[in-house]
Amino acid sequence: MDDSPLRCLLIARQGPDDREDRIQDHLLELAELARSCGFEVQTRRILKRPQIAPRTFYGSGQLEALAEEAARQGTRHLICDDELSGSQVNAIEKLTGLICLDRTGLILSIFEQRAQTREAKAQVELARCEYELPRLKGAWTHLERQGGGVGLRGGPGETQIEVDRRMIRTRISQLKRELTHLEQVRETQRQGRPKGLPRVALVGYTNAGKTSLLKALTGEGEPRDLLFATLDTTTRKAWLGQDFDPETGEGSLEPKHCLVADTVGFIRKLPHQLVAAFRSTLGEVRTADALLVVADAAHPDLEDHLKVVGTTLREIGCEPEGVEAQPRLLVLNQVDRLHRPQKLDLKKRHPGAVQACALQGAGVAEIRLWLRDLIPGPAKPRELEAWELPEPEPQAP
Ligand SMILES: Nc1nc2c(ncn2[C@@H]2O[C@H](COP(=O)(O)OP(=O)(O)OP(=O)(O)O)[C@@H](O)[C@H]2O)c(=O)[nH]1
Ligand SMILES: [Mg+2]
Repeated sequence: MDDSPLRCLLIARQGPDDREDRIQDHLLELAELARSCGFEVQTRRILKRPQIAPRTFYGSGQLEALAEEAARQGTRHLICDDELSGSQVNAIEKLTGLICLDRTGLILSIFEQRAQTREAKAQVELARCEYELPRLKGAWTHLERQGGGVGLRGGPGETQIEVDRRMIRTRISQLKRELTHLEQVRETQRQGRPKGLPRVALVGYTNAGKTSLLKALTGEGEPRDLLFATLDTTTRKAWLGQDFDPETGEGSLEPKHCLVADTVGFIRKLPHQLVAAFRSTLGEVRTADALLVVADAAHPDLEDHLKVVGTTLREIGCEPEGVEAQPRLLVLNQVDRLHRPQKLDLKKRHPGAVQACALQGAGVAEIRLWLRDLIPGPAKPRELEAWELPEPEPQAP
């Protein structure tokens, strides 16, 4: 069997208001996603289109040129950064003869490959069903009338598409029931955990180094240079040292511990179906006593990544301020890849953050100290950073 990686061609639309360097960054990230899904990226293309073509999104002329390029390279997959409707995907496939995936479809495929536990599998399948349901329309152009009668078909005259929709809806209900049950199991486990140990969640953009930090703090975890390497929440016990002060005799000689949960990473335009499906897993984040927000400080899009994390946290119910706000520590990881002036610049931009290198252990003592001092207890007043807050509403002209 031929197990060479599947070749793919990546495209993104540049509208009149889009900056080219940003679209390039998005394409680079899409290439990382494609690589994480097992593809080999042959070409990345920006298609300048002031307007969206309703049927094919990118317009038939540019797509035909791409199809020729793909044929020359022996590429069979086309991956698009834009979110397409089912009928647009079908029209593109028909026109180019290529297999077409949009960004959401690609992320779903990665999640499907990674899902290991029953809960992760059910969550991903639920997201897939929610994604496919409105897309079924495009798959059936003939809308042939079924005669009704045996098997899965409903009453007379039910079309194939209606049968498919009904089956998906039934599956969605089954999965939701299963997930509610699994959430109860998770809640029971949570209550069964050692009492009194504070719970800390590692959150952040995918591939920032959350699992590496889990390993640095607890000795366990398997970091991988892949987007969405971690899907399942893993909780491990971390030793935080003692808070005994030999000078004053204050504190206790008892070693302090906390539980650290590693969680699924975030990404720009994380499909809302996945956020919804992963709500229960992300419940670990919502109910944690404190958050360690891990970021890859050496990534050129650091500030954008932080904004995505801030938005996603708010989306899952973690507000940065107010009575419910959890203490948060921003961990600027991977600073071993930065030079001194860059680190100084970071210090200016994020004075409250810890600069760390999870691989070599730099900054980990500082993180332990923060955890030891801060939890349990309410969030201490601190200056909020711009990435944590919602974008200001645009002013009416
Ligand atoms: N140079 C350097 N590389 C790091 C550091 N921390 C993590 N990495 C690398 O970054 C990659 C991603 O690390 P992970 O810990 O798996 O990242 P993650 O945030 O758990 O990623 P997902 O689970 O995929 O969302 C791995 O190749 C790590 O070896 C660091 O401090 N310095
Ligand atoms: Mg991970």
